[in-house]
Amino acid sequence: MKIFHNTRHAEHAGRQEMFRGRLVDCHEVPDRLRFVLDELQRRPVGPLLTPDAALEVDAAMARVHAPDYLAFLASAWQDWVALDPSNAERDALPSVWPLASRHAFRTDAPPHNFAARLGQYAFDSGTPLMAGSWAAARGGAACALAAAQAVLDAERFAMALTRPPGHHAGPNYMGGYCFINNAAVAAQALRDGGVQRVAVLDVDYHHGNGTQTCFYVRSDVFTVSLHGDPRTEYPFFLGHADEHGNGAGEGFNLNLPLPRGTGFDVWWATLQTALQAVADFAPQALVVPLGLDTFEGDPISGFKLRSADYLQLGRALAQLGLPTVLTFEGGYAVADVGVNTVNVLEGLKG
Ligand code: SP5
Ligand code: ZN
Repeated sequence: MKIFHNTRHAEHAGRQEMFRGRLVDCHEVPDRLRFVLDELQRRPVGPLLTPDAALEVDAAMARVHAPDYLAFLASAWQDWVALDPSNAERDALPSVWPLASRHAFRTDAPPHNFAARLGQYAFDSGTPLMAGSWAAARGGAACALAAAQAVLDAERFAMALTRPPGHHAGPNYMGGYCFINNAAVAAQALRDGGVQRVAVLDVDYHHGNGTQTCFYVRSDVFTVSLHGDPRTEYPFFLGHADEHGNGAGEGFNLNLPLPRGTGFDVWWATLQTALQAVADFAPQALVVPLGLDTFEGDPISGFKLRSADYLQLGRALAQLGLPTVLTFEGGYAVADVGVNTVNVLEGLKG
């Protein structure tokens, strides 16, 4: 199994996120990957690689994200500081939003003011953006692309150590600690590399709203997500069981929401439903947005998986018998995220 390391991830290090009217310390911190890398040293499951510098990551991101959104991200930090030089000391967070067009705010007259543009492209105020965010997000996308390329080159498993995570980022928006949808980049790269049908099985605690949206009207990428019920859990506005896809994509999205507090037995039974749906789709490759925030010790989530359960998850994913790309998503019990991640990878290898 090849493992691709994003050497620039630590340049993205948010200080605080807005939560219920105050700024709280960020959960999505560089230490998360340090614990994964430490555990990989203790239990090596494959070579740790950095993506080839010649990789066409900008083209791969443009297959998933809108050009204006990518341009926004690329200059966001410079624009934030230009808004007010003292902003250099603070992470950028949005504070004004256009809501949706049905609320009569205009989307045909994009604002020049950066605070407004940040609100235009971000759906929450929990995703701080700083000087190194773009380089880190782009480096993560390069890992996802390299992992897809490895699988196209006949590797059975490839893991992309993507930080920041990606599954909440949509075609033209950031949020949920995510900027570039790494799983969507990998899935699209597999399609562009000649794989006819790709399944995405998202096991993060939170619904993979960005990935669902990227492929919602398509039948060539089947998206499945197992997550906390959006009636009570983030990201709230997507992830319900009645979202099946639209148009040509009708029937090619499956959401399996579960109540906060769900333990391994019910989660495992629901995973079998997801695995059966993936098998019925008969894909030629699989992408797994791997969130470890289903762990019982996670500070912001509500499922009750234990560390040993992640070995089982890895084994179950391997039993699909598919070439598989994994992206690193959530998981905020920092001291346990390394063990839990490597347990999945060890289970996969069998
Ligand atoms: C990739 C991923 O897992 N993103 C999750 C984003 C969740 N954002 C909202 C979380 C709010 C948690 N607030 C915790 C406050 C603790 N005092
Ligand atoms: Zn999550």
